[in-house]
Order: sequence, then structure tokens, then C-alpha cells
Amino acid sequence: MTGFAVDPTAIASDVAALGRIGAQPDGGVTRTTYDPAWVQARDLVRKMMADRGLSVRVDAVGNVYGRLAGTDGSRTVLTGSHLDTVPNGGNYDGALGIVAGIAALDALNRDRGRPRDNVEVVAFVEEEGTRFGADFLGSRALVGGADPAELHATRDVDGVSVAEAMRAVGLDPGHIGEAKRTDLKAFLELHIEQGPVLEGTGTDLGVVDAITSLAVEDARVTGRADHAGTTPITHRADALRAAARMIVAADERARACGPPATATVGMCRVHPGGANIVAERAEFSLDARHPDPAVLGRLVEEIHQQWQAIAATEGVDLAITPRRVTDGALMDPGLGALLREAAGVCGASAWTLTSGAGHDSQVLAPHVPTGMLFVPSRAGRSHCPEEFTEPEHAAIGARVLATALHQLAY
Ligand code: HGY
Ligand code: MN
Ligand code: MN
Repeated sequence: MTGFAVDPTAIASDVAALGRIGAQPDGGVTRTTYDPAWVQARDLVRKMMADRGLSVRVDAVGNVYGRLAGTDGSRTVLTGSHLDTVPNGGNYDGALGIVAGIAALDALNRDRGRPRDNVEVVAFVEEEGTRFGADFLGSRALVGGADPAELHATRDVDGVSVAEAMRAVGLDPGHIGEAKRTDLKAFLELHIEQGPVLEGTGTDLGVVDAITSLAVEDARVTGRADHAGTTPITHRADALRAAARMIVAADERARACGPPATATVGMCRVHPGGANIVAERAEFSLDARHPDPAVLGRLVEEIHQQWQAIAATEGVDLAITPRRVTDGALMDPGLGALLREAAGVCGASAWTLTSGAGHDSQVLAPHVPTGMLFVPSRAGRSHCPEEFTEPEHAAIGARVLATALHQLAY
């Protein structure tokens, strides 16, 4: 492998260090926006950046930036990924893009010195939306797409608003507009594939051509609490029975739509939640995806129609609250070519992939030329504690990233 020197052991050790913050007893990691684990991880990322000689700042929404200042500092080439995780997630989703970005800037600094344009690495807040459901908040703030009103309206399960949580970690929600940037020349995000293609084909890297569209919403089914033994099975308004039918219906609509459509209910809460009480209320999430926004729109509409029909036959009320529709995005073809060329320079094989996962890159892409690089995921596993990427694979990705950043900024 030729090109910039990146130490696989150092990458693995930095990923592991971040993974210890928010580590759960059963092996996963839960690091949600503005929580104590996020604060600790933010501080560790700041230290990692500063130790490599980068100048560090935290913006108005809590995104952490490390900068290698350019001789003509009017424009910035940015890399990085997100610092938050899903509940009980893995060590690599998001974190690897930050760690590999820091390693790439370090390699550039050591081998080539000061760039012409600024080169920066970012650790975004709230990509997953785990705590607030404010998916992509950090990258949306960067492009000026974070609505100040949502900071007060959006709350976590304990009723804490984004704005209150921001204040608790020293951020002023009134200043969120200051997170917007207009100096970006390009954004490159390194990320784990989260699927099995690269490993299965023995390919070093994926160059992403497009990212899926996704719709996320919350459903609340309200029935009637009753005694589990004395209320005849035919005389109930069982919220959980209705929700169960709705959950299966969503899955069936996605199957009928055909690959790569997906519909996932990954969260369900039941109230009051007693073994001997007919459920009064069931709340669940829906995550639906398709690369074509029109197909996604039709899929969500079909799911809603089925749910309404089920609610009517089950005698329950249904309330659907859309959280967000995030349009998919095409990655910049020029940056795709640059990443493939950089892979060639480094002696790495590359395959073109479409991302079924959402990424901050899709938020930036309409505003800034954006490219994504995937590294292999062991057994394709992600959003689970088993998530793993071989240190050497991660280092190949960081070398290719450094090579591409060099092309863009020197
Ligand atoms: O859910 C996603 O696709 C991403 O991991 N945020
Ligand atoms: Mn994720
Ligand atoms: Mn991710």
C-alpha cells in the first residue's frame, strides 16, 4: 500500500477509546446528543484533534471541528462523520469517520505541511436522532437548515427539549444560526459500509453514488384498558393487537413494493404495560426507505391507508406524527472519480455502492459537492454491538481519504 502513512493500530485504539464512552454492560454503546457520554466523547475528540496539532472549535449546535489552516484560508475542504450512536450500537458507525478523518489530517500535516485551502474534520451531533428524533441536526445546522423553533418543540422521552439540553451543555439555542457555513469547497465522509458487499467481494472500498431517501414517523394507537380475564376477547379495543397488525402491514407493504424498499418498526412502547391489562395505548416508530422519493412517498401513503383501515376494524384511534422526510442525494460524480483515482494511487480496489443507510452527506450534498467512501463491515453487521471493521481496512480508507483531501486542498 503506497501513499500517506496511517497507523492501523492507532485508528483501532482511538475507535476503542470512543467506544468506551457510553459503553453498556452487555457490550453495545449508547451515546446520545448532549448527554454525559456525548460531553465526554466531545472532549476526547477535542483532545484527539488538539494532540495532532489541529485548531479546535465547537460550533453553536455542538459540532466539533479540527482545522489544518490553509495558506489561503477562504475555502475549506471538510471530512468527518457523527459522534452519536443508536441505542446499544457499535463502535464504528460515525466514530470511524471522525477518527479516520483525524488520522488523514495528521498524515497530511506530517507529510505535506500546510495546505492551500483549510482542511477540517468534523464530529457532527445528532445524526441518528436517538435522543430527540432530530435526525441530522448537526449537518442541517451547518447548511442553515435547522429550524430554531424545532429546538423548543422537540423533546426527548423525559420531556427535555433540545434547547434545554443545549443550555445544559453550555450551548445557546438562540445562536444556532451561527453554525451555518458558506466556505465549504467539498465534503468527504468516510463511513463503514454497514452491509456485506465489500467483505463478500473482497473489495477494499466502496465509493457511494447515491444515498437513500428516508421517512421517519411516530404512531400512537389508543384503545381501552380492560381486565385481561374478564373482558371477552370480542369486546376489546386492544391497542397492542391493533399496533401488531399495523406493524406487520408496514412490513408487508415494503415487501410488496420490492427491494430496496424497507419499512422498519424498531421501537414500540405499551401503556400501561401490565401482563393482565388489555393495552390502552401503543406507540411505535416507522422508518421507511427507498432511493426514489416518489416511490417512498407512495409506500408511506399505502402504509397509512392500511393502518387507518386496521384502526377502524379494531375500534382504536390512530395518530401519526411525521418526524422527518430526508431526501436521498446523488453524490458528486467528480468526487466519486477522485475517490476512485485516490484508491488506485493507494493500490486499493473500489466498488460503486448505493447507501441504504442515511448519512450527514445527504444533507450536505445539495449545498456542497459531497463524496462518500465506505470501508468493509465484518459480516455486514451494524447498529449492533458486533459492528467491526478490520484496522487495516480502516487504515486503507484513511490513506485514500488523505490522498483525496490532498488533491482537493493542496
Ligand atoms: O439510520 C441510518 O440509516 C443512519 O445510520 N443514521
Ligand atoms: Mn447509524
Ligand atoms: Mn452513521
